[in-house]
Amino acid sequence: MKDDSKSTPATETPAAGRRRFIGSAALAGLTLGVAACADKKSEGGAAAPAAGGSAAASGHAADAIHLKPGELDTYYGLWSGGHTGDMRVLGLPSGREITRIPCFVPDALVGWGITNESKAVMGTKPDGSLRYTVADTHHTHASYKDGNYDGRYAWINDKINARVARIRLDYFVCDKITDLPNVQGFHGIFPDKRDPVDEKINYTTRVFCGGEFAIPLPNAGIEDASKYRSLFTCVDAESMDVRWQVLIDGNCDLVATSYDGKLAATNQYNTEMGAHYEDMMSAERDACLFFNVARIEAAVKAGKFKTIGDSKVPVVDGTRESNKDPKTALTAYVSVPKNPHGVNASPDGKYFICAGKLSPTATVIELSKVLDWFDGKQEKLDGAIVAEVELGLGPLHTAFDGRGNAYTTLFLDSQVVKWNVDKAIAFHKGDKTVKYVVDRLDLHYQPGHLNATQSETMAADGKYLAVGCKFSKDRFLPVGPLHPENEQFIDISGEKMVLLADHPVRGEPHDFIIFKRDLVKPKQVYTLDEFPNAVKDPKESGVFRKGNKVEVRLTSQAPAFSLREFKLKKGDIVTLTLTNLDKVEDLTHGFAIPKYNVNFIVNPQETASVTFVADKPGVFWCYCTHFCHALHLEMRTRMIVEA
Ligand code: CUK
Ligand code: CUA
Ligand code: CA
Repeated sequence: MKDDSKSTPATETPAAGRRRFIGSAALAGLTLGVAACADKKSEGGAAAPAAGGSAAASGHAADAIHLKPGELDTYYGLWSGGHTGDMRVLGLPSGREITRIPCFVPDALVGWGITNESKAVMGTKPDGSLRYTVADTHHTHASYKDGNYDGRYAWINDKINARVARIRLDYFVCDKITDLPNVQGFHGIFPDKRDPVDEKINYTTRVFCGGEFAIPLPNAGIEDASKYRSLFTCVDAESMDVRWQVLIDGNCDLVATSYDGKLAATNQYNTEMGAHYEDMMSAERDACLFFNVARIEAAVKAGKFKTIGDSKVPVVDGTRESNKDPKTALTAYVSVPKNPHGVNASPDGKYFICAGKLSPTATVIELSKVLDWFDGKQEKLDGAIVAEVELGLGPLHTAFDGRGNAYTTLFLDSQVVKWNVDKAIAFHKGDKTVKYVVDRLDLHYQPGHLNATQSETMAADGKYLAVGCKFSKDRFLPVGPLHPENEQFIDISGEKMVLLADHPVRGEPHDFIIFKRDLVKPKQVYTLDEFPNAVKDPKESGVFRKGNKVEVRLTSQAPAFSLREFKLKKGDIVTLTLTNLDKVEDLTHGFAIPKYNVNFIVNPQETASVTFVADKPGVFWCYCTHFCHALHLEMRTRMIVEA
């Protein structure tokens, strides 16, 4: 049942008492909504016990998500894995997690971080150990063609160590990781959707990465935080090399790109350049910072850049001070209130929307007017703001249904609000009779990101909405102090939103995209030629010695490895290469060496290798760890290390 005492009438803007920006004094209340969850008396509707418009109210819609055994989902969802440093692949509408793609953090299932091939992607220290084993992924986005996903690549960020990983969407594997030079706290990421100049390039060739934390550049330990700056980075989508960077004021959160390829933007919550939170929220407005991609690249080409420290990457100046003249500006700081969170591109290509976070508003920025400002045709940059409307407390992220409606999460109100963009613009223009809020739905609880099916494409289809709720409180069985997060799934095909399901997810995924299943064409069997080190024939198997450097080469074919045993000497530096010659999809084998900390899998026609020092003499049964055959347990080989 709906708790009417706590919900706001659908067509009303929030209560008058909320019509103020949140100041320092109110900040204490920010966390209270979270801390008070145990006693279910928190303010702002945060602990409403039941869903407004619950699935029970619409059995028909709820049926759609309960797929029968053997039925396939109609959408893929790519979820960032948070601290687990991977990308999670979900099927929707069922919400079933299908796989996880390891990127930044070792993964015991596949041997990510164990095999030489994965270590080469992850990066190693001179001694061969991994450079990093922690990560914090927030955002995942995929490559575009003609305004829709093209199924080539997805990208995911690591905030902690400022790395971007690329996932091949043919095999669903991470194939490259790039470090962003001179960046700390790499947060938002978004690929471009086409080239700003070359009409023929109607697909993604750039990936934009927002640097969050401002640091001394180069990082030489200066204490005066007002001198710190951050960098906005462009990475080549194909080579994954860093193309250029822009020196900027403020701290980047999310990144968005326009459908014409001309603009990228990031929302800036700390234009104050403060080092402490009270400084960061001292101003009433911050910025949505726009980048003129073509101008930046022309400036780089003309040599108008510097480099920082050891990095060879060209860095152009995008600070406020140096970009006041629209005729030459590389960047434009559009003023938005206050510590904005999220910037999202509407599927009609016209607008970017920044949520206010500490202001109860969303700001709608018309992109053609930003371009006009760069062209000298729009005198005031503020004129690009075509609406700034109240939605509720703690607005964070916005999704779209392709029918002119936006859906914004309200972190503090624990709601998603559906609002009509054109009507919000009319309201902002002066017609105060227009009701731009269409519907509100209570969530469980404190939502962050949300995304609708196909939301960030021109093919937004307005069927379902997923919301990543940061707190699940009472929605799942208690499991100790740390609760799962709650991904809620909502039917948005009608006027009213209908909550369909709660899914517990291990923390803490943040962002995701959802797209039609036929946009990717996964391959299920590798070809041997993709691996230069493949053992193409069992007859090529053997132990090949050069002094104490030893290569062990073998193949797998259920239920046997091509070598029944192999002999090593204590102290040998061993590289063991295994090719799986089985050709049937999913006929994967594993390879574990007891006491040697080795376990990895090889998929059909895949080759993987490991390098280790044979420092323990004895007999070691190397066995297949992936159930493959009735004789799976018998699938072994003997490693004999002579003293
Ligand atoms: S930020 Cu996480 S809820 Cu990293 Cu996308 Cu908004
Ligand atoms: Cu091969 Cu189990
Ligand atoms: Ca601020």
